[in-house]
Amino acid sequence: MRYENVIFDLDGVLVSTDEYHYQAWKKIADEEGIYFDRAINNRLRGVSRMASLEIILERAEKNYTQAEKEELAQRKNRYYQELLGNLTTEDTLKGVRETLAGLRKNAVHIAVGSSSKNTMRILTQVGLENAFDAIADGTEITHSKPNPEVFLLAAQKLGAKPENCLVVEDAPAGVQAGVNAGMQVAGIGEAAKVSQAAFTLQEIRDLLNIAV
Ligand code: B16
Ligand code: MG
Repeated sequence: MRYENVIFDLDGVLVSTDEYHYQAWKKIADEEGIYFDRAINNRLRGVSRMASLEIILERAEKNYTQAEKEELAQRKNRYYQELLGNLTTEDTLKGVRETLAGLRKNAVHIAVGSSSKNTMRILTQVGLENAFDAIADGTEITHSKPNPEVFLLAAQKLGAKPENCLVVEDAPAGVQAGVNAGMQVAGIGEAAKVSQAAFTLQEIRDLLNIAV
């Protein structure tokens, strides 16, 4: 099967920033005395910053006001951005650059569809800011994954119909978003375990056998 368009999730698919999200949330949880572990962290993949905070606060012993929640979200983003300072061109995940080059060589259009408001900063730091035909991110959407908004926006920017797009995702919420958008989904990492994913990728390079 050949796909004319591939839309990539960012955190956990192109770049290992999912680990930085974990570390920043862990610091917040520790400061607030809230239990948090990697299993809970897996529920945050693909989910917006405020929705992630709500998941973390499920384990909190006190009720937080809206103003306190906003302060926590801002503090988390400060910690996260400090960690992003370490990102270099070495931090794209294994096989990403050759996969993008292989798709381009075969005239497949490629886009990013990410819930993150830090998308442009991350792409710039790893040197992928000009690697895509379109970028749709958390600064442009109202509803984050599993809502399909970000993938539909990416398809619109590509001038593509949803049914001609393949989404690549590491998050269960992201797989659901792709399905909700009427797209087929290739799952990698955590998302490879999700049954709605039409394809599972052991590594990103496997995409060249599916999309080309
Ligand atoms: P930010 P993706 C998502 O990005 C992350 O997976 C998720 O953990 C994060 O909370 C969300 O972006 C918002 O990120 O705080 O930077 O706006 O996986 O959709 O690329
Ligand atoms: Mg992700």
